[in-house]
Amino acid sequence: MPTNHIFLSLGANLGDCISQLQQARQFISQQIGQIRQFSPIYKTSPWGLENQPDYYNQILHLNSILSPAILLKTALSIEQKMGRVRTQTWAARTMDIDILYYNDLIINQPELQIPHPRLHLRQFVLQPLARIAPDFIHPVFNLNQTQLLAICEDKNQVEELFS
Ligand code: PH2
Ligand code: MG
Ligand code: MG
Repeated sequence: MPTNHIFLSLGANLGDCISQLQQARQFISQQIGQIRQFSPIYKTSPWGLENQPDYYNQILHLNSILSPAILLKTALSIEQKMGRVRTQTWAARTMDIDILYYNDLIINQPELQIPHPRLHLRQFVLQPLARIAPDFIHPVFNLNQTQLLAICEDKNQVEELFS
Protein backbone atom coordinates (compact mmCIF):
# COMPACT_ATOMS: atom_id res chain seq x y z
CA MET A 1 0.00 0.00 0.00
CA PRO A 2 1.48 3.40 -0.87
CA THR A 3 2.29 5.55 2.13
CA ASN A 4 2.28 9.30 2.44
CA HIS A 5 5.13 11.58 3.41
CA ILE A 6 3.90 13.86 6.11
CA PHE A 7 5.70 16.54 8.13
CA LEU A 8 4.24 17.51 11.49
CA SER A 9 5.30 20.29 13.82
CA LEU A 10 5.11 19.75 17.59
CA GLY A 11 5.14 22.64 20.04
CA ALA A 12 4.65 22.97 23.80
CA ASN A 13 5.20 25.75 26.33
CA LEU A 14 3.19 24.65 29.39
CA GLY A 15 4.07 21.79 31.73
CA ASP A 16 6.98 19.37 31.33
CA CYS A 17 7.49 20.15 27.67
CA ILE A 18 10.29 17.69 26.88
CA SER A 19 8.33 14.74 28.35
CA GLN A 20 5.21 15.92 26.57
CA LEU A 21 7.06 15.92 23.24
CA GLN A 22 8.11 12.34 23.94
CA GLN A 23 4.54 11.38 24.85
CA ALA A 24 3.23 13.05 21.68
CA ARG A 25 5.72 11.09 19.54
CA GLN A 26 4.46 7.90 21.17
CA PHE A 27 0.78 8.71 20.50
CA ILE A 28 1.64 9.73 16.94
CA SER A 29 3.52 6.52 16.16
CA GLN A 30 0.63 4.49 17.60
CA GLN A 31 -2.24 6.39 16.01
CA ILE A 32 -0.89 8.09 12.89
CA GLY A 33 2.06 6.14 11.52
CA GLN A 34 5.72 5.32 11.62
CA ILE A 35 8.07 8.18 12.45
CA ARG A 36 10.79 8.11 9.78
CA GLN A 37 12.86 11.07 10.98
CA PHE A 38 12.72 13.57 13.78
CA SER A 39 14.54 16.85 14.21
CA PRO A 40 16.41 17.92 17.33
CA ILE A 41 14.30 19.72 19.93
CA TYR A 42 14.59 23.50 19.77
CA LYS A 43 13.92 26.03 22.51
CA THR A 44 12.27 28.98 20.81
CA SER A 45 10.93 32.37 21.79
CA PRO A 46 7.18 32.82 21.26
CA TRP A 47 6.18 33.90 17.76
CA GLY A 48 3.09 36.07 17.27
CA LEU A 49 2.00 36.58 20.88
CA GLU A 50 4.61 37.62 23.44
CA ASN A 51 4.47 37.39 27.25
CA GLN A 52 4.26 33.64 27.42
CA PRO A 53 6.87 30.98 28.21
CA ASP A 54 9.44 29.88 25.63
CA TYR A 55 8.41 26.97 23.45
CA TYR A 56 9.95 23.59 22.82
CA ASN A 57 9.54 22.67 19.16
CA GLN A 58 10.28 19.58 17.10
CA ILE A 59 9.48 18.39 13.58
CA LEU A 60 8.62 14.83 12.57
CA HIS A 61 8.65 13.12 9.16
CA LEU A 62 6.13 10.28 9.06
CA ASN A 63 4.60 7.68 6.86
CA SER A 64 0.87 7.28 7.28
CA ILE A 65 -2.06 5.81 5.43
CA LEU A 66 -4.45 8.32 7.01
CA SER A 67 -6.21 10.83 4.77
CA PRO A 68 -5.55 14.53 5.51
CA ALA A 69 -8.97 14.91 7.19
CA ILE A 70 -8.49 11.87 9.45
CA LEU A 71 -4.91 12.94 10.17
CA LEU A 72 -6.18 16.34 11.36
CA LYS A 73 -8.87 14.74 13.50
CA THR A 74 -6.36 12.37 15.09
CA ALA A 75 -3.84 15.15 15.77
CA LEU A 76 -6.53 17.27 17.45
CA SER A 77 -7.64 14.34 19.59
CA ILE A 78 -4.04 13.72 20.73
CA GLU A 79 -3.75 17.42 21.65
CA GLN A 80 -6.93 17.13 23.66
CA LYS A 81 -5.79 13.95 25.40
CA MET A 82 -2.61 15.81 26.35
CA GLY A 83 -4.56 18.52 28.16
CA ARG A 84 -4.76 21.19 25.47
CA VAL A 85 -7.22 23.90 26.37
CA ARG A 86 -7.99 26.32 23.54
CA THR A 87 -8.36 29.96 24.62
CA GLN A 88 -7.10 32.74 22.35
CA THR A 89 -5.12 32.31 19.13
CA TRP A 90 -1.43 31.52 19.73
CA ALA A 91 -1.96 31.12 23.50
CA ALA A 92 0.29 28.90 25.63
CA ARG A 93 -0.44 25.18 25.38
CA THR A 94 0.64 21.71 26.56
CA MET A 95 0.77 20.40 22.98
CA ASP A 96 0.17 21.72 19.49
CA ILE A 97 0.40 19.34 16.54
CA ASP A 98 0.31 21.05 13.15
CA ILE A 99 0.35 19.50 9.69
CA LEU A 100 3.09 21.23 7.69
CA TYR A 101 3.16 19.15 4.51
CA TYR A 102 1.29 16.15 3.16
CA ASN A 103 3.30 15.01 0.12
CA ASP A 104 2.94 17.82 -2.41
CA LEU A 105 -0.75 18.23 -1.68
CA ILE A 106 -2.34 21.69 -1.58
CA ILE A 107 -5.53 21.98 0.47
CA ASN A 108 -7.34 25.24 1.18
CA GLN A 109 -10.36 24.55 3.32
CA PRO A 110 -11.49 26.73 6.25
CA GLU A 111 -10.57 24.06 8.81
CA LEU A 112 -7.57 22.54 7.00
CA GLN A 113 -4.84 24.26 5.05
CA ILE A 114 -1.83 22.36 3.70
CA PRO A 115 0.97 23.38 3.43
CA HIS A 116 0.64 25.17 6.77
CA PRO A 117 -0.06 28.78 5.72
CA ARG A 118 2.49 30.37 8.08
CA LEU A 119 5.31 27.84 8.05
CA HIS A 120 7.50 29.95 5.77
CA LEU A 121 7.28 32.87 8.26
CA ARG A 122 8.64 30.91 11.21
CA GLN A 123 12.25 30.18 12.13
CA PHE A 124 11.08 27.60 14.68
CA VAL A 125 9.63 25.55 11.82
CA LEU A 126 12.16 26.22 9.04
CA GLN A 127 15.33 25.56 11.04
CA PRO A 128 14.33 22.00 12.01
CA LEU A 129 12.81 21.36 8.56
CA ALA A 130 16.02 22.47 6.86
CA ARG A 131 17.91 20.05 9.13
CA ILE A 132 15.91 16.92 8.32
CA ALA A 133 14.49 17.66 4.85
CA PRO A 134 16.58 20.40 3.20
CA ASP A 135 15.58 19.36 -0.33
CA PHE A 136 11.85 18.89 0.21
CA ILE A 137 10.02 21.31 -2.08
CA HIS A 138 7.22 23.58 -0.84
CA PRO A 139 4.50 22.88 -3.42
CA VAL A 140 3.16 26.46 -3.51
CA PHE A 141 6.39 28.49 -3.47
CA ASN A 142 8.41 25.87 -5.34
CA LEU A 143 11.38 26.44 -3.04
CA ASN A 144 13.11 23.91 -0.82
CA GLN A 145 13.43 24.26 2.97
CA THR A 146 16.96 25.67 2.82
CA GLN A 147 15.84 28.33 0.37
CA LEU A 148 12.79 29.20 2.49
CA LEU A 149 15.01 29.53 5.57
CA ALA A 150 17.44 31.78 3.70
CA ILE A 151 14.72 34.32 2.87
CA CYS A 152 12.76 34.07 6.15
CA GLU A 153 12.62 37.43 7.95
CA ASP A 154 11.62 36.08 11.38
CA LYS A 155 14.23 37.13 13.93
CA ASN A 156 12.82 35.24 16.93
CA GLN A 157 15.44 33.23 18.77
CA VAL A 158 15.70 29.50 18.05
CA GLU A 159 18.20 27.43 20.04
CA GLU A 160 18.91 23.80 19.21
CA LEU A 161 18.92 21.73 22.39
CA PHE A 162 19.39 18.03 21.58
CA SER A 163 18.08 15.19 19.44
N1 PH2 B 1 3.08 28.19 17.87
C1 PH2 B 1 2.19 29.12 17.60
C2 PH2 B 1 2.43 30.55 17.78
N2 PH2 B 1 3.74 30.86 18.21
N3 PH2 B 1 5.93 30.28 18.78
C3 PH2 B 1 6.87 29.34 18.97
N4 PH2 B 1 8.10 29.72 19.30
N5 PH2 B 1 6.60 28.02 18.81
C4 PH2 B 1 5.34 27.57 18.48
O1 PH2 B 1 5.14 26.34 18.36
C5 PH2 B 1 4.33 28.54 18.26
C6 PH2 B 1 4.66 29.91 18.43
C7 PH2 B 1 0.87 28.77 17.05
O2 PH2 B 1 0.62 27.47 17.01
MG1 MG C 1 0.60 25.91 15.64
MG1 MG D 1 -2.28 23.93 15.83
